[in-house]
Amino acid sequence: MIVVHSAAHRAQEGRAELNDGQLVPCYEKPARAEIVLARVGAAGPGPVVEPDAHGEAPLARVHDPAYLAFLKAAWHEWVAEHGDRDALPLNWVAPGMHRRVVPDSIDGKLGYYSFDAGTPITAGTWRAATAGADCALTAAARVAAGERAAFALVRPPGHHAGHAFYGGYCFLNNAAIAAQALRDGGAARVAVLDVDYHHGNGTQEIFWHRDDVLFLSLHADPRQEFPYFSGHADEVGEGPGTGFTVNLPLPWGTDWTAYAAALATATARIAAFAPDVLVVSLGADTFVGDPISRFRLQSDDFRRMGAALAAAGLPTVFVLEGGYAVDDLGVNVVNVLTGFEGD
Ligand code: Q9C
Ligand code: ZN
Repeated sequence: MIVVHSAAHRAQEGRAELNDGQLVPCYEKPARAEIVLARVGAAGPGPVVEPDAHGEAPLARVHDPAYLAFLKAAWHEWVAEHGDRDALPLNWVAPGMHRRVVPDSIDGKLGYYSFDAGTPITAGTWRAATAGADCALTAAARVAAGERAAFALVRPPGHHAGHAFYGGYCFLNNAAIAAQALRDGGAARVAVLDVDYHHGNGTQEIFWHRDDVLFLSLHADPRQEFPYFSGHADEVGEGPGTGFTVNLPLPWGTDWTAYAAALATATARIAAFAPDVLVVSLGADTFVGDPISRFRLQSDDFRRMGAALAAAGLPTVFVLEGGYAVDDLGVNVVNVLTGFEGD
């Protein structure tokens, strides 16, 4: 399976995120991609190729151009105001307040365009995020051209980023950008299956009103887990999109047995939709050893997950999302890919 990767991911290296009441080193760090890349080399998938540059047009098919302009300029505006330290938001809109007017100040803009304080903007954020989107677009193009599957080995991740907001370590929604590019390239229907531990709220929001992109997510119940305000089972889409969003929230402690049952529900819905192509938001933070998550999948279970995804029989674009047990991340992610390929 072709692997698309750019070393430009290293440009995103936040110093700290706000977690459990303190600033802690970022969980979403360059070593994540490095260990997956090392495992890819050791365990089979490949070749590893550089992304092609796709420019900003495919990003603007999914994201608000004003949001993209904000993201591109945010670091420079922040440094001019506060100096060379990570840019983190501190204020958000509450009910009864108004967001008609985009603030002029960078602090106001950060709050306007974000939903958490765990996602630092740094000097290299735009460069790393756009390189990641290029990887996802390149992987999608390879699959559109006839490859059975491709893997975009990217960071920062993307599935929490929406039409005009960032958060949850995500800035550009790589999976959504790939799905939209596949549609624009001629696919009539695209399914996006999100197996990251956290709900893919950004992807859901982007395709909420649409019946041409089916979004399905298995994730920790938002009653218990981040992002808290998205991912309940009764969120099914709206208007023409009604029934084309499928949420399968699962409780803390979920192991492979319960997970596999939900995955079977998702793959049955995908089969009924009969998409031309499948995009998988591949987070491995469902692993038992993940430091910020509470599911109980074992490394071997990721192989089973890959086999279950292969059984859908669809051209498939894998896009890396979360997974923070860095030492095990390479094995777990590559197990999905080798499981998919039938070992
Ligand atoms: N105490 C992805 O996996 N903060 N994003 C969690 C835990 C946000 C995860 C705090 C986690 C975002 C792509
Ligand atoms: Zn996650």
